[in-house]
Amino acid sequence: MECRILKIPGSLLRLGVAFLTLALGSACAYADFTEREDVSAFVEEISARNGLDAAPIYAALSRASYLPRVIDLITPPSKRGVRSWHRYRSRFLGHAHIEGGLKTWAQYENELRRAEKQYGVPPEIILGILGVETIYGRNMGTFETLSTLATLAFDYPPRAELFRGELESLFLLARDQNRDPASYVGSFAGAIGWPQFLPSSIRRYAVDFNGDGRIDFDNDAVDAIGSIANYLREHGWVAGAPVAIRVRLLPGTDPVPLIETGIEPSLSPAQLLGAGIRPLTDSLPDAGEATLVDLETPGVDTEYWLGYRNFYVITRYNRSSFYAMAVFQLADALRASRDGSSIVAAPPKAKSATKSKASPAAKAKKPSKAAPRKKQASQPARRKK
Ligand SMILES: [Ca+2]
Repeated sequence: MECRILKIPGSLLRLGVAFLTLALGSACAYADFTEREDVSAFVEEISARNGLDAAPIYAALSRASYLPRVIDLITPPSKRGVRSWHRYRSRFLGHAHIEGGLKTWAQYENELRRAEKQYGVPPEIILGILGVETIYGRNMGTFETLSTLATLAFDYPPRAELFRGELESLFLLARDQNRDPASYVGSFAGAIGWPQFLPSSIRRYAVDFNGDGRIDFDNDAVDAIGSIANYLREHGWVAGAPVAIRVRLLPGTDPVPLIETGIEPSLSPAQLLGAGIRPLTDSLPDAGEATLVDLETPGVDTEYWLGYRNFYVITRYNRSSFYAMAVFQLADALRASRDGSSIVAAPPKAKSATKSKASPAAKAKKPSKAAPRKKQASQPARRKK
């Protein structure tokens, strides 16, 4: 039901609020966010905290709309779908992502090189993120960010705290950038522009990489390139270190205890070898601790990979091992298309060695590798734009 398109003068609304509550149900009782006590409390709190004038915030919120589509899209399906790595991967490694990536690489070669020099993050990884996020600026979302974040902040209790923080950040960003808070557009989860940063991430990690004196994620790929590289470096990217390698399991190996150690790398090479994990090549690279990543597809043997520190850093962008692996494999495909080399330490298409069977225990119990959602999640998971 469309609820907030009604624009009724405040006095009339106050008189009629009880009637409207009965008529429309409590979630739809307010034509205007600013008629709500929880919203005024929020406005007073963020004004006081940040020294902002409350009047323009009220004015902006009175023009914002409740977006039922945003709630539909962000609400997880009641029945959890079957995880399929192959299906997920196919969304990001097709023609549009590869050709678009090569074109973007050619167009911004100098800026990508400059970003690598400054932040240590190679071009293909930056492009991998740009490709998975927005197909290089082609699909940035069409949701008005102010209405989106107001809807999520005030009418989506499961993540209200996160989105109230992002709404506050949006007002601060608009102040910083001298922009109308209603002028931002992006995903149904409030992510903005080429790199799909949330407002708090723009304020914390965005850089003006083309030096024109402002951050422009709507039109400027160069600011996005520098900002993604800075984001990854700030989250611990290690220049020149591996991201992930494919491995196999010795017969009888139970991967579940290894997977349950979590997505943050904590397993030493000796622990991994002792537990039955084997590289496809001669030896495990000397690259520190790793996590075991399982990529399952119904009807197909589960792929196992070791994710190193840099794999974990990619999951700080979006807290999902499928997401990080898609970025990594798109990056590898772009590197291979460009100069025929690979950034995967072990080739993913080894023959019989890849045919490891998941143990019965692994099939019985399959924890998600995505870290639990946290209040400070910098980029909430997105299903679609
Ligand atoms: Ca700029």
